[in-house]
Amino acid sequence: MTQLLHNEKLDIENILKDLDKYEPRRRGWHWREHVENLQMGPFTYKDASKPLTNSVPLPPAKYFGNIDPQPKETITTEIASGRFEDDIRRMRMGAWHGSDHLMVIRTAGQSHMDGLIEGTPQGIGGVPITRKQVRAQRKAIDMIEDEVGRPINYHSYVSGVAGPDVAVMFAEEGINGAHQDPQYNVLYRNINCVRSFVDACESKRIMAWANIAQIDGAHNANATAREAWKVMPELIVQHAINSRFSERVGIKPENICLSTVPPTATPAPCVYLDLPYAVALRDICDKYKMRAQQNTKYIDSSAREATVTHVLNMIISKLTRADIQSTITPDEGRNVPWHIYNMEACDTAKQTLIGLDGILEMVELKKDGPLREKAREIKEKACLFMEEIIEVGGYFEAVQAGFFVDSAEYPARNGDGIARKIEGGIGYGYIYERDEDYMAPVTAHFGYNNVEQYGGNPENPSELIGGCTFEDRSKIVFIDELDENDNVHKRMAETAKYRNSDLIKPEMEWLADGIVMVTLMIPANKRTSEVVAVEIGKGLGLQDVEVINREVMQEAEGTRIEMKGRVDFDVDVSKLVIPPEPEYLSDDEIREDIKNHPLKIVCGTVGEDEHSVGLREIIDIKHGGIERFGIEVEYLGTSVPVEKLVDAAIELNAEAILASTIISHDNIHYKNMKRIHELAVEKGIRDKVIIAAGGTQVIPEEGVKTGIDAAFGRSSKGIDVASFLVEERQRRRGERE
Ligand code: Z98
Repeated sequence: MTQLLHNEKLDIENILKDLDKYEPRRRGWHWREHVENLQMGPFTYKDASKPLTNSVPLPPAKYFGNIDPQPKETITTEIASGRFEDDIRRMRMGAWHGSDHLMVIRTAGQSHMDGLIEGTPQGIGGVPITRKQVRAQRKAIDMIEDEVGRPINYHSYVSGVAGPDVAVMFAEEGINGAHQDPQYNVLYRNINCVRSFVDACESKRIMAWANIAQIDGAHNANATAREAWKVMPELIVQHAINSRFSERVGIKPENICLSTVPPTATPAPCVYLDLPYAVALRDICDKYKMRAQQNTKYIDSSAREATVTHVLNMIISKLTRADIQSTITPDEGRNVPWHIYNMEACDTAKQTLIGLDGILEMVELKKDGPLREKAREIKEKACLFMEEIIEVGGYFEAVQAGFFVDSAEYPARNGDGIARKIEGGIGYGYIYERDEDYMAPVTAHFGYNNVEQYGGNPENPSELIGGCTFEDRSKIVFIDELDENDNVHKRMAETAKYRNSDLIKPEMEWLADGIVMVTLMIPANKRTSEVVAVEIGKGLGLQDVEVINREVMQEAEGTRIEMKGRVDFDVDVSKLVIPPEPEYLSDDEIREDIKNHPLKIVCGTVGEDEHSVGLREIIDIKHGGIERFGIEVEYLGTSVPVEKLVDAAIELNAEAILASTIISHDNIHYKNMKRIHELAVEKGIRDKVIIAAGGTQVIPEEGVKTGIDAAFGRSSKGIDVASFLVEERQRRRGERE
């Protein structure tokens, strides 16, 4: 397989090549490997996992040797651009940001399709899940996991009327995780309940064979309920039903993951409410894995607010347990998620989980008091709920009676639950008893294969046909494309000029979609600001301007607006001059050099210049100036004559002169630089002294033309000067080119 080069784009065309021959290299879920007392940089981590070989560390990592510790929890990123070729690119970014559970959201309505879809059509709010799409993505992920150095779990959905068909395809294609919960079909997709549970037996049996981790759908009750925190007992009931059912069908408990959600969000006192729930759930369902889903019910359109909800949710994860940590994107509330917000969410998870590393060695949850009382109450209510289900004749009867997603807290009921008829819904009437001569010569089938009467072996039913697709991949039929217009090749042809070329357009979800987001502070009330923002967007030349977030700063004083729009031009990189990135020595390198070769400098503002602020910024330790590296600074004051600077350098045996010069009238700043250089030559010290000058009007290239060694313009910092001084001395010592 082709190896990815970290500084080259993923070649989607190459991934699409020879897909008919692709074979997944493994089956089943992979958990991160926990490393006890992991030492990274200056720190020891208690709850971390094996580090990655390639990744994007958190922004402050640069202060700690660029370490990128990975928490022990699997981190999910949910990818939903609608174009699978762009989803692949996002998967790579996600993996570099620490996600090892790539969950592909499927297109709206696929739950209702009663068979497999083929090809690579574009989707809405997700991609149509097809064999080709799944294969291409799994193949890309094989390369990505080699690149980051960690196995990555690929995940999508088995729920829906075509559940068993999809499960077979997933098992064949090496998918590692899937949502499967018949209750989801019944409650949210109005699929007939009997059909859903029968299908689920088949689906779950196949998932068990393929070692696919299963995630349930209980969190949807929380997202749907009118007052989400009131469904706590029901959430436990839903988890329990799907988990026990799955286990009975053959899924191992360690592959059963509860999609648990902290039921509420601020301004509720959410931890006070959510923590007892989390404790209660783990008490009852301890043998299963916990997949901590973020509370999405109350997400508005502020990324900041969604991020805080996410962090609060993760405090609960950390204080209790999460095996998989979900990362709903912070922009979920206002957009189909964008690349950058998927990455933000991964970083939020990584940062929070690592930030809370080892917390349970220092704090513990109280064994009594309101936490345990509340948890007990929730558990009791869940048990009573379950008993009542049995009393009314079972799950189907309970659903028909509207027990689920009722807006009151059990045992209270408001009578507004989602009621579904046992004899109704999508797929009703399509359950048939197996005929006498029925035969299923396939592996991982639920129940009775009936192969004996045909001379088969019930232990290995597919032997009768020389193996089914699970044993003999040549029997898998790979269909490439069915729609000649709606397919990846057409879409890629449209964006071809932006792939591996010098043309660049900004993007949020699709290559060259041209979408940009602009943040504005408009000094007006909310409604006015929205309208004004759209006008500003038009004035900026944006197309399709739309306000996507508004937050009041003060009713009359102003509103923060975020808007999106589209640019319809591109930038040709080949026509740009891109200067190389300035290279700095690290703080430690500078300090080490100064320690080994102490450095004294003289400095001052020169000529008739009284502006000392800039120079003080460069030298003072308070502002991160050069003093902090141990450089000895002799500050001569303001309006220092150039002669005095040079003489002081001689007297004090200084190795460098720093001149600050703000005034630029009649080019006096450059004239003074030239004069310092000439005086140093005249006095015979030019080769012993480094001369540098700076100021807001200084153009570095012009400065050095005067004969000095370096010049610094606007926005220069202490590190720029210190790095230059150390490098220049190293050059003079012959240690650097
Ligand atoms: C998550 N953000 O779980 P269709 N089955 C189950 C589901 O929960 C879902 C689907 C199927 C959520 C994603 N969940 C939402 C149990 C969806 C989706 O085709 O949309 O009905 O399947 O992370």
